[in-house]
Amino acid sequence: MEKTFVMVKPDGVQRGLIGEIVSRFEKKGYQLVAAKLMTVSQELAEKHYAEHKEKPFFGELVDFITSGPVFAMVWQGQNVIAGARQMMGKTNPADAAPGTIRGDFGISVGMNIIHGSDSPESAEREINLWFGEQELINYDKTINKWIG
Ligand code: RTP
Ligand code: MG
Repeated sequence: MEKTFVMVKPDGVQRGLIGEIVSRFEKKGYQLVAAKLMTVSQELAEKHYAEHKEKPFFGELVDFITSGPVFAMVWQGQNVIAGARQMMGKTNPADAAPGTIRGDFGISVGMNIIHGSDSPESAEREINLWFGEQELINYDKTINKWIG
């Protein structure tokens, strides 16, 4: 089953949005595989955002993501990588549709509440970067029978 890495960023944690975000993913029908509240080291932040190393906002991005606790998660389900990105909405909350997490709760592109892997390759890389294999919980959930 497809898996993706999703993270409530420091602004989302500070604004009390962990529950709202977890709830949306649960109600959609995705299955929670792993979750932890954690602080992010400079090294982990730089590895996570390595693709943006040359961008002018890289420093700000790393400073922001290391500025306070984040809530890191792995979710699984059919097409969950693309599905999670749909639920998050566009990168800039100003462009994100109402009904999406960024559209409903975000204001600025720098603090846009949530991260989600953007491809199967990113998902694999990010899950392995943020979680150890023993942290990924394999269990049956009967809802899988009802969502096909
Ligand atoms: P994310 O990686 O956080 O899930 O966001 P994303 O895929 O939608 O966007 P991405 O292009 O990967 O950019 C990563 C994060 O960098 C910040 N950003 N700032 N100032 C800017 O123009 C700018 N552009 C991107 C955003 O916080 C974005 O989430
Ligand atoms: Mg991205």
